[in-house]
Amino acid sequence: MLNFTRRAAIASVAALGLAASAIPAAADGHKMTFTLATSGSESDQRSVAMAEVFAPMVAEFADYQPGYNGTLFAQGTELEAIAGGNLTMSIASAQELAQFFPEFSIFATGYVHQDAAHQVRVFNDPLMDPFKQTVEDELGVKLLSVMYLGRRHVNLRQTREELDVQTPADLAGVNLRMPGTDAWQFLGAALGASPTPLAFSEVYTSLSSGAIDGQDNPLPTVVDQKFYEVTKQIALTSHLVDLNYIAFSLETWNNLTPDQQLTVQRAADAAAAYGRLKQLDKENNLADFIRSQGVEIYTPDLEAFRAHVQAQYVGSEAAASWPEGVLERINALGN
Ligand code: KDO
Repeated sequence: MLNFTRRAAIASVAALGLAASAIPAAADGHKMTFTLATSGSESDQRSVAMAEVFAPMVAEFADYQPGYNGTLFAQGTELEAIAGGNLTMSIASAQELAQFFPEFSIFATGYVHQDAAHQVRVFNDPLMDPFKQTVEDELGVKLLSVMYLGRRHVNLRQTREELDVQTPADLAGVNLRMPGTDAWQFLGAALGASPTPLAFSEVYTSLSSGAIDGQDNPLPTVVDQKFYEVTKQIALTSHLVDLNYIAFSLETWNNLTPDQQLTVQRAADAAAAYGRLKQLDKENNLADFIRSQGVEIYTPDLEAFRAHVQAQYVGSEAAASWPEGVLERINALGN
């Protein structure tokens, strides 16, 4: 359930009707403007998919206006911006949604999603209906599609000679940057590290200065953000097969005609599918390039990581918020 302070904050912002002009006037037939905020770069495959697939498909009735690198709204503030009528869309995370609705932490739990196809089966399964409905009812946000971000791995400044990561015990005391929300910090600690909250936009400079020992992102992000310039190893923990949701303003959605709604839904699904294929291709072909930049890549003791991480969730406050039977259903949808 949404805790009172957050619900009150959302209600007050929405009630103020701030930036009502951000809500496109579809009814009078004028072209709308769909603004999108992401902390990702313009070259990130999810951004590319939205610009090259989603935007053209809705161009008949909406202009697409993206803001990259957290320039429109800082990472983690996009959902409240949508709820307040100040933004149309974001590439949201389950971890951000879990700040409002703790039960979303199930989709941010280490070693649960098995691969990109599993993510799609879970998102399209009836188990998701109550989750989607809650986000619409309490946040005014519609989750259109699931995007594939990739397998997250531990990426460190230390060389393997300095720190060989085989089990979670090897990460004891390592200052591992994780994104700022509780679900991310929990995962960082579950890996055995000492997690530090830090915005995505600060990661490169903090690695370069040594303010942090490492970060965890998929290989395509390591390349897109040039983290290979300021790190020396990647332990392929694959601790989270990570996802994002294409989040859309429910108020904007309700202003669309049925045909426009169908087009927006199809455009989101097409962009998610395109981005997934491109991200998988990058993910499967970047290791040699990263190695050529002086970064050692190796596979640790995956069973040790899986067992330790999953044991941290058993009996946790996060797990207590998961609706009965959902984890079993997610596992049943696996391979
Ligand atoms: C990150 O901050 O490490 C993260 O990967 C978290 C994701 O949920 C997502 O916000 C992502 O950043 C951005 O889309 C930038 O890639």
